[in-house]
Amino acid sequence: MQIDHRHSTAFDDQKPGTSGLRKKVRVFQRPHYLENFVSAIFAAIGRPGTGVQGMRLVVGGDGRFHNDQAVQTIVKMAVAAGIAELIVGRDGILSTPAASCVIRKYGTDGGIVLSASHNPAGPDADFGIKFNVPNGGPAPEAVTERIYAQTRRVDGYAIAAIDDIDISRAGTQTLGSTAIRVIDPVDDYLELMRSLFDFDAIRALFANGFRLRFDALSAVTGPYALRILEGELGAPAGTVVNGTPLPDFGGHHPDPNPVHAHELFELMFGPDAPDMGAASDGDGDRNIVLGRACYVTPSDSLAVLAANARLAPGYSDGLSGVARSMPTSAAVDRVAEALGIECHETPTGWKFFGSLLDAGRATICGEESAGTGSNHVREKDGLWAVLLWLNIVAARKESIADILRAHWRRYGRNYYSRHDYEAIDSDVADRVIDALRADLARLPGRQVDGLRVSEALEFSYVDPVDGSRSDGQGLIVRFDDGARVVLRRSGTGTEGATLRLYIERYEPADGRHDLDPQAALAELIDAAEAITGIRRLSGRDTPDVIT
Ligand code: VG1
Ligand code: CO
Repeated sequence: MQIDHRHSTAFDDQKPGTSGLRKKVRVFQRPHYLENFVSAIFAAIGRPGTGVQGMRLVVGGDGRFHNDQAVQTIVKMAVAAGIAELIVGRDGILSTPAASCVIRKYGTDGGIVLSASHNPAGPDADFGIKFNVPNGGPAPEAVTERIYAQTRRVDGYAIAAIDDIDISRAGTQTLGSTAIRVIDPVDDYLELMRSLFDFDAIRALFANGFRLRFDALSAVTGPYALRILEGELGAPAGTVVNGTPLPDFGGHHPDPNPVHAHELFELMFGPDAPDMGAASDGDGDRNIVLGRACYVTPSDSLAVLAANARLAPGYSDGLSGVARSMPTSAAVDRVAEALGIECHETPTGWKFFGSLLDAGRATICGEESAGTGSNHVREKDGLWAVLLWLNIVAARKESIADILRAHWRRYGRNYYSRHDYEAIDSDVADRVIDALRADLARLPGRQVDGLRVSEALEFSYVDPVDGSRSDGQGLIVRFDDGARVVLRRSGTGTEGATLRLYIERYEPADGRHDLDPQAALAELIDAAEAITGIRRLSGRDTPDVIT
């Protein structure tokens, strides 16, 4: 077989963000761009002398525009590099959690996941690539730094001069010394879900008339949700909507939040609301859950799942610990306290949960951005969360709204909201962040809109398992009553900068829990503007997205 050695110069913009490298499709279509990054991954994970020769990898993605071409490129580079086995999801499809599941189950040396997650898809939208390590999780910072260093050094790459291969059917084909094994993208994941949840109880729930609407937003979870919810669990046909993954996600912005999943919100707050509503994102790792006229914020969902996990067979022995990203509300902390288990606060991004999960120091983890997951894989997992909710509802025989209200009555409620300012000029975003950073030392003790600042700091994290340190992970301003405001810059955007402002205050168990979060947080939102000046400095009147 002929192997071409192509010369290329390094790209200087291949620094991975919160979860991998995300850019416009047009950037990925530039000659050698994707190849350069894949070559850097191979160089970063390869062994001295032999590189990735003889290694085994997984590849798959969320099916968005450019997914198929990128898979073919990676196949050809894997063949040229002498990879022993490449496991490929049929049609190039693997949701992020399924990829994690497959990497772990088959003990590969890692995997390449093609996705820009919740970012829109299509020729004018976004594409992304990330490397997951052998534990199935996103590469930790040490590995992403190594990959980045390689992207600066690459001066060429090897690629097999072969035609595109057929990946539309399961089975193994051998090219050179590489076995290309095409697998069903759902099988292994389904088997794992079956081992965790009481499928009989959930089946009975549906058989008794429980109604669910699952909106796959024309992204990757469609095939998974159809097969598991409608196929295995007997939910009526039509339970899953937008269930076919489309290259442009049907024009949907596959970010499950009140803005982008508004159809689902309208249904759930309307007269014909079913018992439960749920949606996932582009690559299937996020989820939202709603009850009738009731939205469970992701931070609350994490807390409720942690408090009730024992009701599912996979967690009947209880949890070893929980972990949440720093901007996520502290609702789960109160559950951990009641359960007497460890509770960890990590920087944003799932990669930081990996070592805690590996070390058995956390069983369930979550982020405010609609991500929850457990030690069953090393990614957040949208459908897993929906199945755990279904299992809990089946066991408690209560509505989602009742379960949530009972939770607040016991633990109190963390009123919470995130305000996103998108596509801000990068310099303006820097100015906002730098100004607050410069103010941190002066803030404690100051009165802002009637609230007294108790502490102001920049979040740093030292991993309690491996001692690795991550600085500059967001600015936190705390107030006397435990309320807080957090400001950070997004690491997943592809246009200008996105600033995220997170606002939270705690209402004790005997307080009022029925307020609208924006109203309950109104004072704090004013204080946040006074402190950060986002609106003033960016010239924006309101956030682009409020969740
Ligand atoms: C966002 C979220 C973060 C999440 C990340 C990846 O990052 O805030 O919680 O881990 O997206 O999510 P940022 O840097 O834009 O705030 V996704 O579903 O890749 O998979
Ligand atoms: Co995602």
